[in-house]
Amino acid sequence: MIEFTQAIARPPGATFSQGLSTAGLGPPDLALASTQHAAYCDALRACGLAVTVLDADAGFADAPFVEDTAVLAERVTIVTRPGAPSRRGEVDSIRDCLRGLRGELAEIRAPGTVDGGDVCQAGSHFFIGLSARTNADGAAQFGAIVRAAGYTASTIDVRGSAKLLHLKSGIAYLGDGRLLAVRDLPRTAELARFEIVEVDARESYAANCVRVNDRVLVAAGYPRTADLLVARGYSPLLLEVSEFRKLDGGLSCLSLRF
Ligand code: CIR
Repeated sequence: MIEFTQAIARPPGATFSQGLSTAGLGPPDLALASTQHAAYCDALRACGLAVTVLDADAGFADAPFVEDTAVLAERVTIVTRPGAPSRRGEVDSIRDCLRGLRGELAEIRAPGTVDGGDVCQAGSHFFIGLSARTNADGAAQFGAIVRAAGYTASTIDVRGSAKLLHLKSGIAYLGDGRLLAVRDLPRTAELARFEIVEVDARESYAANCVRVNDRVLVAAGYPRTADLLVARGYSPLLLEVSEFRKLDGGLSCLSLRF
């Protein structure tokens, strides 16, 4: 498993409650979201990461979901082209930040679209979700970039049975050749090479967990998932993310880790 030393995060801004949502859980509370975001950054620090906290950006309600704007791997850094038109401009400040921290950047170009939430790195393999946000052109560009850097890549269509916003809404790489996943995820041949730990159907939101060094960040309130992880020797770190869930966001989307 990659040892992370740094993360990038961005707190919610004044317009946060206007972010895109299909959750039907009502608008998020900005003050509570800010408190939850601060605790999330503290959790990353507790895992040993230095956290670059960008300025809040009220120009983009969904800007705290920084994971969708870039994909950072050991040998490549890719600035995405988010599928939601209202989110495209979020990449500008991320690109500036990454230039300073990472050097050479690859970019997804029109007509391709990729949301970082659709990219799950599992060792040297990248699973790329085909979703309402990531199109075939974007997935093909992404695959070509990572293959040129020596990785392998394959796609998983999450528009059908899985009905996920993003691939990583339903899957997380735990390390050790093991994935945590929702039951309805299409079982591609590449997925079958990994051990899959299935999340209880009542806790599908908790599939979006994040292995960070020797801890696994898990949404609070999903005890069966926490137990599954403990039973396999992981150390869950529970975090309240209710206000981000109201905008279809999970734990992984709140940071870029490298
Ligand atoms: C959106 O719909 O784009 C945001 N409201 C939520 C994005 C969540 N991102 C993620 O799961 N990677």
